[in-house]
Amino acid sequence: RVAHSIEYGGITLPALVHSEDSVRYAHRSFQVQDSDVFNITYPKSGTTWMKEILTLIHSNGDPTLSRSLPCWERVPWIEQVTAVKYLENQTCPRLITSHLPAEIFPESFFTSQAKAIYTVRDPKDVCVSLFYYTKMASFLEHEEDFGEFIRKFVSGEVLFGSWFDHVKSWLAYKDQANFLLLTYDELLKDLRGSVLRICQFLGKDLDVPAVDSVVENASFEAMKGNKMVNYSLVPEDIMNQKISPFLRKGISGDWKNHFTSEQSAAFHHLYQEKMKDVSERKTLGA
Ligand code: PPS
Repeated sequence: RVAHSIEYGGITLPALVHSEDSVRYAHRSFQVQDSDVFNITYPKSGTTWMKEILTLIHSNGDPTLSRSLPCWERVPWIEQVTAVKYLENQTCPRLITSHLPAEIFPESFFTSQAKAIYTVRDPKDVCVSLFYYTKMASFLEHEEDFGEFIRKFVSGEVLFGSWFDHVKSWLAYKDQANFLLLTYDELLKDLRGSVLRICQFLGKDLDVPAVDSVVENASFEAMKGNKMVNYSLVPEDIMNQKISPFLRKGISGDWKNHFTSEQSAAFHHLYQEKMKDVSERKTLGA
């Protein structure tokens, strides 16, 4: 299998949907508008989930849009080659996704009033989710040995670089009024409460039936059944869901089924070391 990638700002991105020009455009030229809403994540941390939640909140709970337009068109990635095309059709506010670390995020964001939601997931669960994703996605290099994959993951030899660097780059903005930090686990524990927090952050006042509809349509089961968000529109030679579905398990703590006790102890140790200056480290994972 061929696994082409490009490099920008010290990180590696899959060449299937990125070019050096597309990432440079996102970083240097993209003009952020004050009304923009950004969905920022390290891969496999809840990106698609947040795309669905934001679409549904934006539509006041009406699932028509989320069931009729692929999620990558309605909340497109700013760094991908298709960004300009998809953003042209966006109504205000624009809902935009990004996996970029803060250092190469659109520069104009940092002087704007645009809002950003950063979703963090326990890195051990991210590592497991990414392991299966590299297995099913033909455009990514797969490592058969999970122990070796953990090594690559912690040293940042994976798409979008090191989880630790990514998370730390964004946590620097956590106290800003236009920035909301959420965790995958809190979405899982209390989706309704999280939806309400997001609505408040965005200044969206949804009535109870609308909130009910967001929660219902953004559930793992509903998303699995929605072809506009379950990635079944992607051809099998690019994503083979028979090997592993895109919406795979949708749980917290699957790492316990994959890490040996030695691997988890070593990860914990490394996590403490790399995150020692981060006050949120206990709630973010490991
Ligand atoms: S990507 O490729 O970066 O866009 O992937 P991303 O969407 O960030 O992450 C995919 C994982 O998120 C899980 N997911 C969900 N979990 C619970 N509830 C809902 N509604 C939901 N939607 C997506 C998805 O199952 C992947 O995690 P794993 O652990 O592999 O199941």
